[in-house]
Amino acid sequence: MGKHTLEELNHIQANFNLPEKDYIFSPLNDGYINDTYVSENKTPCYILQRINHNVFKDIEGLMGNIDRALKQLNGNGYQEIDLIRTTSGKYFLSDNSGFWRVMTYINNSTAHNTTTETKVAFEAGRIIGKFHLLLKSVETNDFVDTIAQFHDLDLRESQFNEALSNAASTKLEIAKTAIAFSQRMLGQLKELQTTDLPIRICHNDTKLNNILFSKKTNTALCLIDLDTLMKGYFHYDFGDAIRTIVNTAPEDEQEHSKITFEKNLFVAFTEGLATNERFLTQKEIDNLPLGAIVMPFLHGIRALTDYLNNNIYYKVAYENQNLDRCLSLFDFTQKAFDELDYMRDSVSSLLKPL
Ligand code: GN1
Ligand code: MG
Repeated sequence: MGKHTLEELNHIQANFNLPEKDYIFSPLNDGYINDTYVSENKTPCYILQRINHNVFKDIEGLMGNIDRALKQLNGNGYQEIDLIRTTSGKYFLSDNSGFWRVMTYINNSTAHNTTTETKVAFEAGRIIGKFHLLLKSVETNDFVDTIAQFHDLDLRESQFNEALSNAASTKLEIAKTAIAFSQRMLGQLKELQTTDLPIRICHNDTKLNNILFSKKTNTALCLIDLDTLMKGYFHYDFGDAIRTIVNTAPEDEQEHSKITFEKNLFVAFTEGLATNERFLTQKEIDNLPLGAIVMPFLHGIRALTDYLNNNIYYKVAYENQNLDRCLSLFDFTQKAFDELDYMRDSVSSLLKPL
């Protein structure tokens, strides 16, 4: 049952405005941050989630962002998700066990951790584009930053440097290849950085398994896990999708020969994105290949930092999981870097600017 008993979960869910009681819950173990349960014994089904307050400090602001975005995220090939209010009319419950929310679960939906299918990659591109189109006209300043500077490379670099100065010497020795890679890549990426890109409301965690697909048709339905929905640049969402779609191995794959940059999946994703009405500027399009390198690198350096800090941020299934994730993410970063010219040619032939 995960960390909570059936009684606890029913007790929590009873605070939400739902007609029926006595749900049976099963844990969803995919995330590194929140505790997530799905109740499937009654129709309609629900997702009950404990929001990690250690990671997300401003729960009120976070839920306000989600409510605001969900009002736009529906219709026209994008399946809506509803937040359920508590009996006192709020979108989350705060009690001594933490902060909880309930939302509708989409029946006959599924998520993929990895894929080898171009149809899945295409659909992922299409739905991420649709998500951005639906949010294109919102007032970005109405949204709070749920994690300040979440994808800011300079912040991640200084956190890494701090971890380096505090880490045990055994860890520095074990991680020395990863540390050297970080230092080299930080230098290279700084030279390539672009400024003056438009600020958009982004999802900021568009890994493949945050996209729901229809079980029957494999059509993409919508994006889930909106905790990091806030201001950002489009290449964040592009890069996070590419790192989990174009690489057919899982994020913590230890056998690096299995980590690949699949060109056909890159093209399929980009073609799916291009089926949407145009919304990207030329400068954003030019910056996408860099996003596909920066995002895996950024996740890798965050995992490395957490390894050096003794796993204080991510939930880990075993002691060295953060290091394995880092090494795997860095391996993909290098493989994407090697395809920079290929990515530049593809995006400029497939995507048309505004
Ligand atoms: C974390 O828990 P999950 O999987 O939704 C992380 C994301 C990473 C992801 C996988 C708030 O999200 O940035 O992409 O792990 N979320 C946060 O690496 O740190
Ligand atoms: Mg997440």
